Amino acid sequence: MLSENMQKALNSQINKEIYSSYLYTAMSMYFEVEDLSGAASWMKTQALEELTHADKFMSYVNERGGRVILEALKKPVFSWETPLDAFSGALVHERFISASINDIVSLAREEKDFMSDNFLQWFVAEQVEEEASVSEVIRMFKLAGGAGGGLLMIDRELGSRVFIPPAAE
Ligand code: OFO
Repeated sequence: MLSENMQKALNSQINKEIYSSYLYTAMSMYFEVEDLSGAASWMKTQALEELTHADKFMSYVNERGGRVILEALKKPVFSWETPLDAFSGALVHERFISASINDIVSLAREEKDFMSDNFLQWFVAEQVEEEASVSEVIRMFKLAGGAGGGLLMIDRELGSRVFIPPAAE
């Protein structure tokens, strides 16, 4: 059985994961408007991945006999100055998510809830990947200088990302 505090923390994380999906959908729509279909597709894939993260948390809460409570989502930002700004925003957001997951790990350890601690380790590892992949895109945009043929090449590269559902990983 989950403690009340742990259930609250996990529900709050479910909201953050679904919000992540909402934010990346907003970024995807921004890239559509900017005619960067590869970046739009990359962000749409990211948005789908975030829903699988929320789903993992929801399944875990249910498995532990807890109650999933869905809260309202806040409105995401929907416009950015440049593609680099949007990806920089994504990195800030991923760091926020990493900190949030670390806080739940701390709570699990305080409460000696080793099942939750063990469950959360998947997310700890995943955040290393999430931060690294967004940082890599930022690096590419910086190298290309934000315009011209370089930008089109990056866009093509970003468009090659495909969604891999967790079960098939
Ligand atoms: Fe992008 O992170 Fe979920 O967990």
